[in-house]
Amino acid sequence: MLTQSQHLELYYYLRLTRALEDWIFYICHNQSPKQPLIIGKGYLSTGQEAVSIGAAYALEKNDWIAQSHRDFGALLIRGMTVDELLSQYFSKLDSPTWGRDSNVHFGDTQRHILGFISHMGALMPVANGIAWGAKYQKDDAVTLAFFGDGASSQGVVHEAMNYAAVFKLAVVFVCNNNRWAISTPIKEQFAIENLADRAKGYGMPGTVCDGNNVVEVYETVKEAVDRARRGNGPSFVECKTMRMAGHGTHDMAKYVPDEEYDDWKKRDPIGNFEKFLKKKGWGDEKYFKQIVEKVRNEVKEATERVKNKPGPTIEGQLEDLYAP
Ligand SMILES: Cc1ncc(C[n+]2csc(CCOP(=O)(O)OP(=O)(O)O)c2C)c(N)n1
Ligand SMILES: [Mg+2]
Repeated sequence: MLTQSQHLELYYYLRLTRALEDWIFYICHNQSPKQPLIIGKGYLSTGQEAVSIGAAYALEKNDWIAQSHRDFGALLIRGMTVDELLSQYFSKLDSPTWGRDSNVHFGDTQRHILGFISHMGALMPVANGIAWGAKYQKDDAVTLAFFGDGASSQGVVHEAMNYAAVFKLAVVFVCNNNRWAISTPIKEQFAIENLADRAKGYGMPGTVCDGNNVVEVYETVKEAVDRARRGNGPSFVECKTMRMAGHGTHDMAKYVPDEEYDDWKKRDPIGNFEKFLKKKGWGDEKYFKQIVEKVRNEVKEATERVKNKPGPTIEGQLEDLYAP
């Protein structure tokens, strides 16, 4: 059971992630085309922040995550700072990719975050590899492997789940089923009700949870993490949610029916959690406002620190290259 202060910490991370990503969206749509701060586009977790945050909160320091492209919440929980994430988006020399990538293709092995691979699903066998390594070393680390409803159709995801079950690897496969894979709706992606129903075919437990309820995500993933740590193998957790933004900041997602947005707006993970906190007597409007203000300032101050940092140099592009 989470304590009151842990609940409030989850609230802080939800708000921080929302503020940071709203800011990225704002910059992408309002920056000067001649001197852009962000070259390219942003991939945001708006409306589904609870998946990444609730799941990552269930981990210990020594555990690992294999992130997908909407997991800034998990990265913040693993200890990445707003400065680092903005530096990455602003393509600065001190960013995790030294300014060579301007959005989500990076990791941080110090913090046990695997580098994101752009090919959907390709990170799943790497997560298995980390788990194999841990097993050899008699280390009880658990790896969380994040992927989406679209990625679930990739052969490599099925192969990875089968492999993890056969060798009882300590991996928890967390699917953010946000109903869309770019413009492909889930009804054109799979013919079953729940993706987690596939778990039986791999030989692992499968659970569906409300991906917009941060505590439910935490509790479901925590149970799977504990199971994996005890040596009982992998699990499949499907978090039902909704992508409340376009695929990227370039995409206004006109293909999503208005009713679908209207329906999911009522289930916003932050609004829902505020109601829960109020009911518990752990938060009120004044407190929520304070947190909104606090995270807004954090993002603003980080922007001031990062925006004028140097970017990559042309000569530097030949450094750190692999040449056989
Ligand atoms: C193998 C592969 N096919 C296609 C793409 C292009 N692509 C990038 S993101 C994406 C959608 C992924 O959808 P989903 O897994 O549901 O994740 P979401 O974006 O909804 O979080 C696609 C098709 C890719 N990166 N890799
Ligand atoms: Mg999706």
